[in-house]
Amino acid sequence: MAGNDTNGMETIEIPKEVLAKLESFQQKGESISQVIERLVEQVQDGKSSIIHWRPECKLLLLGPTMAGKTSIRKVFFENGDPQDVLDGQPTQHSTERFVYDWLDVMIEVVEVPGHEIDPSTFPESELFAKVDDIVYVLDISSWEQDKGAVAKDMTEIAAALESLQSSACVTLLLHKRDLIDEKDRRATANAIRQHVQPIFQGGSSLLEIGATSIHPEHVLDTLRFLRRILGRHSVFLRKALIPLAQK
Ligand SMILES: Nc1nc2c(ncn2[C@@H]2O[C@H](COP(=O)(O)OP(=O)(O)OP(=O)(O)O)[C@@H](O)[C@H]2O)c(=O)[nH]1
Ligand SMILES: [Mg+2]
Repeated sequence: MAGNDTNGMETIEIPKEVLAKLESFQQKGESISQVIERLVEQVQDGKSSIIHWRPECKLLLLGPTMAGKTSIRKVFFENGDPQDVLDGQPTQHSTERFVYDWLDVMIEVVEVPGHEIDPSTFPESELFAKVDDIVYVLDISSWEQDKGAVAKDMTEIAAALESLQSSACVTLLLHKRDLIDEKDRRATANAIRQHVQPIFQGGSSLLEIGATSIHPEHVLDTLRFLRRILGRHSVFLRKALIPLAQK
């Protein structure tokens, strides 16, 4: 949230993950705004590179088999051609890790193949350690068949986050929206929301829900939605550094 302090300077609220990163650069007696000014000066003098202190983010990609996890990762992070990706992805056999440079953020994506999911192991699983974002992909056209399994996964995800006292953001992608008509999509999305929201109520995680598809008709909206979700990790540059650098 932006505002003005008594000196007429603009003040901004810094997200807690960015604040933690800034604190790690803090030298004795330095305030956070002095840290920002020092880092900006170092970049301007060419003594430091933004690359060395960009925020990092761990994103866990989960969901039933064939829901579209690999497809979304390829289109969003690897600029895959949606039509080529739609033409088919091999199913994955084991958990894989990918590291992407995305804007100013280093994102580690941990993708768990659907058939490997055993939600009862989530609360003790290493997968959830230090996680910042969980993106859970489900196929909206098979909600009726999948809803029991999805609710179980969600319950175990919420339990894992609570036991770690994590406030990771959980994003539910109601994927393959191209497969159902608009009226059904709204009704199904409402039903899913009512099913899932209570599971996260009371916890400290933020729950975001969006209908997505990599079908050419919807792919841009999908990319915008994902960019908005992940963009909060790069607030450091957008909100803090750029206004200071322009002073
Ligand atoms: N109609 C439609 N099909 C899609 C969409 N996204 C992915 N698919 C197709 O859905 C199938 C499964 O996609 P994947 O990305 O392999 O699914 P996954 O979740 O990675 O599956 P696992 O690796 O088995 O866990 C593929 O044939 C994709 O082409 C979409 O937005 N619309
Ligand atoms: Mg896959």
